[in-house]
Amino acid sequence: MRRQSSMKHPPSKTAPRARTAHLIIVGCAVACGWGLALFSTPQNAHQIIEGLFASNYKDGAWQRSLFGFFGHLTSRIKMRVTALSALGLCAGVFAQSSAVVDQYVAKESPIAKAGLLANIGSKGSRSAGAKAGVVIASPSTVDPDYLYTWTRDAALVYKSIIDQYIRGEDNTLRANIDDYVGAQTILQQVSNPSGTVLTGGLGEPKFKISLDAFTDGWGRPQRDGPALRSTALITYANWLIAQSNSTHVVQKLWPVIKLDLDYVANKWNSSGFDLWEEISSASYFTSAVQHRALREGVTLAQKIGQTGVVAGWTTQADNVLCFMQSYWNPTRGFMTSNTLGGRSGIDANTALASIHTFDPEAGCDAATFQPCSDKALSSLKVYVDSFRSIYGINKGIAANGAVATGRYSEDVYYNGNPWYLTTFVVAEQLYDALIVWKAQGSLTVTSTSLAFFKQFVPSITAGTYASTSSTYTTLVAAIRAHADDFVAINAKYTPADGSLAEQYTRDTGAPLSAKHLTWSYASALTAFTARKGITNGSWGAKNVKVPAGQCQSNQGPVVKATFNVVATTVFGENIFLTGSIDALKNWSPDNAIALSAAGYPTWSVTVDVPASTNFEYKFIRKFNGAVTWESDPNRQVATPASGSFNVNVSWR
Ligand SMILES: *[C@@H]1O[C@H](CO)[C@@H](O)[C@H](O)[C@H]1NC(C)=O
Ligand SMILES: *[C@@H]1O[C@H](CO)[C@@H](O)[C@H](O)[C@H]1NC(C)=O
Ligand SMILES: *[C@@H]1O[C@H](CO)[C@@H](O)[C@H](O)[C@H]1NC(C)=O
Ligand SMILES: CC(=O)N[C@H]1CO[C@H](CO)[C@@H](O)[C@@H]1O
Repeated sequence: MRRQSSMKHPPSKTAPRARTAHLIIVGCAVACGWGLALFSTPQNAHQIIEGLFASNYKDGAWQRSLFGFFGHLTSRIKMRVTALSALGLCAGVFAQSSAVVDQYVAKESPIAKAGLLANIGSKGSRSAGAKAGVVIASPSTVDPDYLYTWTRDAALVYKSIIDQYIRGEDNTLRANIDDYVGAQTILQQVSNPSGTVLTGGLGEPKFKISLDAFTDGWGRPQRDGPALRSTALITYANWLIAQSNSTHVVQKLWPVIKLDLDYVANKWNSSGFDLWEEISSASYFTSAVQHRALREGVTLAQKIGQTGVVAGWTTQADNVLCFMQSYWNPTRGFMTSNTLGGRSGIDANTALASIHTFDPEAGCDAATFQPCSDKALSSLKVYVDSFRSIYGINKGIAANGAVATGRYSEDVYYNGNPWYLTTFVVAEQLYDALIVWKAQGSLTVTSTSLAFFKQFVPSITAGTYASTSSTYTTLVAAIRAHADDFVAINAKYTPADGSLAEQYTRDTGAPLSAKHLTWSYASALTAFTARKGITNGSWGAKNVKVPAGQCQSNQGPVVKATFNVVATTVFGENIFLTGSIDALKNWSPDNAIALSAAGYPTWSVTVDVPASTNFEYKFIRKFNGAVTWESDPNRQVATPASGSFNVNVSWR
């Protein structure tokens, strides 16, 4: 999900697509007026939704006619606008468009659920060849080939299935969930290019659907998978314990959870690839889901008497929570997604983190980036706004209206497009926020979230608004409607059969990239559930405290590595070392580690590197500012569990 990232060094550069920014800003009232005119009668709404499902994406004819329709309406709308206050008009319109979303949810829910189950082996109708409990990312085998299982996608999908089962919505899911536990128990033990189960293999992002290792180049490791898998399994474990089935938890689930969370506790402070598999650095989504997993892991351990892990995991959870605060960009008011990578850092990564670490009992806590926190709302606005001018299909939408959103504005994968799952995530964060405001009977606007709330009430000021106030009522109605409008955007670009691909084309809205993306279906289902006001349940975010003082790092166990390379050089030329881990500066030629020429022509350096870890590296030459890399392939090494080791090689 996924620019295929075969990490050769120096990396090949992809030329970004040239873009012309077309920004057409129309007033809120005009855009709302369109909505009002369109959805003013139930009959109209019905026609529109039928039209959406029946639209033909090949010629885009329906869209042209829809925009033509808007054009004709403009003068009528302007007259309405003068007659109604902008706010009242918007609120009225929002209420109408929710009827359209009701119909979409009713039609799409069973399609999404069936689409999701079709992508799970061994019985799923689109997943031939997948072992029992294996989630395929998509049945697509070419352009792109997604017929693999990703630990992250599978865990997010199964979390939604486990939640459905626990809520009593579908009792037939039990065997399927047990299959997932079985498949993950096997996968953890599969040796792969990231290592064995004890040397980093748990960070391997994807496997074949036969449960064999995938051995081609890829952006590895990815450290969110073990955390997300733990969260899914812990949710199931807590339910089993409530059914007096602790025996099964202790015997079957706990060993898997413990391996994953020991990995998280040791490795959270090491770089890995982000959820889009493109940037190796620290990543907010990864940190946030790691924090959650460690906290609920501690609670589970206490429940079943596995107290040996409690102190260590709690310490690391505190450290992660401390580190999470450092991603905040106070100047522009958003949570930065990745610490490296040379992008703005404005990315769906952080909204995804917010919904997947939502704890309805934690209020609007900003330290854990709860959906209704001032930081998460501010960040959401910055994220949404970053797509207003770059996608053709967002043209003409008011500056405070819902738009199609993608992964991040600099995206060039398939030329960079809106994704179903990222647009659903915006809606879901807002539905989650509404759940908490309703439960607490008030809503607080701070200087940090002011710009977000001004989208709905331009005159709003910071303060707490009780549910009895008209400002609260107005805001909640407008935000609910705003959330619905994001769902309506996805509805508009959902084809007649209700299938959800990965993306839809930025200028026409035609579905694009992998068909039947399992994660797209899961994202629809969780957004729809949040829209109904259903939550499950707390993971313990309520009482956590950010440690005072400087954040503690955690390098995990290290060993001493001495690198000796025989290299003849000219005067003024020097040899450096860089590689795929933090200790070797993450492939950065600028920060590469200098070797000593004391034993010339052998150049040497000794570095502390993580124990029990596979990594890649190369030597580079620097001469008069020019960098020369060794030839491919990257060199590889597996480090021992303790002690020290030497690497003796010649420049190539
Ligand atoms: C506990 O759960 C497992 C997994 O679903 C099941 O196989 C087992 O029968 C359950 N045991 C009891 C006593 O309910
Ligand atoms: C490790 O943690 C320290 C302290 O929070 C932080 O400064 C550093 O950026 C972290 N590095 C990674 C890769 O997580
Ligand atoms: C590598 O070289 C060092 C010093 O040049 C030497 O002491 C060591 O034995 C060598 N190690 C191996 C495995 O060849
Ligand atoms: C296990 C659990 O937390 N179940 C809850 C899921 O959510 C519903 C509705 O919010 C509650 O009624 C359940 O108790």
